[in-house]
Amino acid sequence: LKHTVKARLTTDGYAEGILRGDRIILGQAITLIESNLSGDRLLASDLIEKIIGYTGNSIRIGITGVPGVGKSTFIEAFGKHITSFGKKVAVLTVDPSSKLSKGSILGDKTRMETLAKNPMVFIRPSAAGNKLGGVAAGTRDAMLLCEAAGYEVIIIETVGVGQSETTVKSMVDFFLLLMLAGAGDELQGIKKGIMEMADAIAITKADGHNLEQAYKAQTEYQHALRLSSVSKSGWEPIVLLSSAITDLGMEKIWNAILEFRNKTEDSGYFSSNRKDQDVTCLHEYFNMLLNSDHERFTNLQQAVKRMEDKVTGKNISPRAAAQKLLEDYHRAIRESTD
Ligand SMILES: Nc1nc2c(ncn2[C@@H]2O[C@H](COP(=O)(O)OP(=O)(O)OP(=O)(O)O)[C@@H](O)[C@H]2O)c(=O)[nH]1
Ligand SMILES: [Mg+2]
Repeated sequence: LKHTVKARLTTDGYAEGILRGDRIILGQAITLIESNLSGDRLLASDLIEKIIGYTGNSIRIGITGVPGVGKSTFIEAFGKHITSFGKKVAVLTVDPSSKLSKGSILGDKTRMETLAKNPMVFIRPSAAGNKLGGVAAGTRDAMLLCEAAGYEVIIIETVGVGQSETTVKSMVDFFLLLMLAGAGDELQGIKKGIMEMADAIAITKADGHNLEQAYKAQTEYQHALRLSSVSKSGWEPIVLLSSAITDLGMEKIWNAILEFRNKTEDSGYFSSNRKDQDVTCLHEYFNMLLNSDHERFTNLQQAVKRMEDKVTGKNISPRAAAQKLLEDYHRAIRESTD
């Protein structure tokens, strides 16, 4: 039986398995959408079209913070809290380096050990992302597949360095920033802009001798957030304490997320934000397709090489060269459709 499971399914087979909530098929489908083979990419697009009508019915939560702040441990405790209400939770990871080390996969397996065994939970340590869409497209599509499989809470974890927070922010409803007490902002490598993206900040490891410092940090961050401008959502970001050891904050953070959803659904922001995200995503895909479309013409690739020589030899300006290449490209398209 193990062997038949491994065999490639049709897109109908994948779609049917996903809608039935089959975790093995869900995992295989995510592998399919991450594939760089052009045949797989067609299957993946086809699959997404088949399940798109069943997506969207979840709360999408982004969680970020510097390495070691306690993201994985937090998600273990938080996920347990959410599943105690009978909710199905999917955890996806965006890895900005996109070469996830073996160490961090093993680390996450042990840090989310209980959660990983929970039948209500689906954990995918890394969406490596396909070449075409990059990390973002891979994670976004994985999220859609999870929604179609009936997961009502989607958690997307990303390391708080570089571009990945912006990427994650652009695909979630609620953005949670984890921070340590007692370390300066610079020390934590968190840029100001990231704090401003947050709908909530949780001061992690608020237990034992850390607790007092955590309370102090809470007041300070709350103060800092009040000074920043009101977000488009109309939601006032909050600062809470959390501990994966004592479970402090799990209930408050979940309640804050529910309150955020209620308020923003009432104001219309929740759905308008998702529409904006979809439109942005459309533009990104379209740009990506435009950027790579010329690659199918080998003659054009040679023309590009020749233009590089002309530009470096000062025979033509870069601007005029680009214009000529665009004309060559358009001609190649016309000739290919003749
Ligand atoms: N005391 C205490 N320690 C914690 C808590 N949460 C996490 N830790 C510890 O902090 C360390 C880092 O936790 P992780 O959950 O791996 O942190 P992370 O943010 O996922 O790290 P990366 O995946 O490397 O980015 C581990 O040794 C945890 O045991 C907490 O609530 N209290
Ligand atoms: Mg982690």
